[in-house]
Amino acid sequence: MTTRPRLTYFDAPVSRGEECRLALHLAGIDFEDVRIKPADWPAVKATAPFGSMPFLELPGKPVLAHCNAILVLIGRRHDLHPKDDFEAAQHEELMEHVEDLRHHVSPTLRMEPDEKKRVREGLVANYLPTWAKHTENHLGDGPFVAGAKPHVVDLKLHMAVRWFLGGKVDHIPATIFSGYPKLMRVHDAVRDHAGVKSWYAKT
Ligand SMILES: N[C@@H](CCC(=O)N[C@@H](CS)C(=O)NCC(=O)O)C(=O)O
Repeated sequence: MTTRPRLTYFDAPVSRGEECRLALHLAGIDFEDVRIKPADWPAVKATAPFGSMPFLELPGKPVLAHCNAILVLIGRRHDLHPKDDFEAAQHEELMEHVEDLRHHVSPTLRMEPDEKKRVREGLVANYLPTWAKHTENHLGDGPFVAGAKPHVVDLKLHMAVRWFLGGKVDHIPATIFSGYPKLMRVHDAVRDHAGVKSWYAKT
């Protein structure tokens, strides 16, 4: 039984795990940041509630998995998710939209080079611009989704943009989302947020 919150994910500052770490940090929660090496993952996977990471352990509670459930729980408890139920649902639809993106791109990570190139070029031509256009249509004046204050949804949109911005995903240009100023503004506002900066100063 854990005595303080414990988040388990791969040992990398990416994707579903990193957005949960950022949320815990912004919430001011002193948590144990458990980072799993690839060689250790099969053994951990056998114990993970749904066979995947991230998962969150809170003192006295069953283990919680699925990143959006984790983010919404942290957000609700620490003022990083709207109190109004409809507004919260609007944030959650954008959070699901980021999951849709991951479900389209993640399978390409495991493809052979030729298939990977073909599928990713297809994503660049169609899915990714359409995904970004839909996102852009749901964003306002910013800089964050709900204006001046960040919420867990912003962390998730930030991670989605950051995935490609480093230019390390072959066949997907680093500039893939540069024509979507509202989306880029969310990314930049999270990157420049003092709480986020303090996380990266520490890790
Ligand atoms: N729906 C889950 C998806 C979790 C997921 O697919 N996690 C990936 C890493 S981002 C993973 O655990 N991959 C290793 C595996 O499935 O064996 C969530 O929202 O957290």
